[in-house]
Amino acid sequence: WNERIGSGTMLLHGFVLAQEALLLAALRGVIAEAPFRRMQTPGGRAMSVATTSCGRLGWMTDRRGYRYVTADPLRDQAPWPTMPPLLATLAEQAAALAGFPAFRPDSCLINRYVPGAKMSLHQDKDEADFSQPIVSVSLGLPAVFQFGGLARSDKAQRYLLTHGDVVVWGGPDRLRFHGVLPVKPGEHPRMGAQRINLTFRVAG
Ligand code: MD5
Ligand code: FE
Repeated sequence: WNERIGSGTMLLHGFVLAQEALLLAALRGVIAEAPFRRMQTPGGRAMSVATTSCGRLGWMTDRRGYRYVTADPLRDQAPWPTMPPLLATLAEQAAALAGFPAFRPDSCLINRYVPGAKMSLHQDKDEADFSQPIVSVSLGLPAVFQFGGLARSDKAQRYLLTHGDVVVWGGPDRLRFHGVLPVKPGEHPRMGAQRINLTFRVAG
């Protein structure tokens, strides 16, 4: 079912489950080409989340800062894997349902959370156009998502995101602070002991 959790944000429960097998096969192909790696924050700490990307632009962070790049620094500056058309189509369909029919992502950031991994409260501000939404797909272990406000100190609402859920974050919610609480130990029947989150973005 579809739930509006903010004026510009829709939570589409189980939206990708009908295409689960094809989605997971496409995802495995991307990860085989561009493996997960734990990047360094500008402050020099390793993120607890491991990341990779597909699409024309991939997100990265190192001592020099956060940015989108066309070449993978881990694979001798090779281009990121192509965004599988099935993944792009699912993201575009979700965005259209939420009121963004023109959404055409050029980047998909793939985050892997093993138990204990988390993402601290932050805003997504590395993209060129904040009028474009971000579409997120949650797979594997459940996680508690913190949906804050436009100021870091605003009280956050909490939502449990489970396997197959899609969230479209847009409009006035695009710059809200958000984070993910440490993922609890567990085993998902098809994904094992991990949570994977895909975020589709117009980065460039
Ligand atoms: C995750 N990833 O579950 C989340 C899903 C990230 C990240 O936060 O930056 O990789 S994306 C959630 C999101 C994106 C843009 C805006 C808002 C939430 N929001 O306004 O709450 O791994
Ligand atoms: Fe984020």
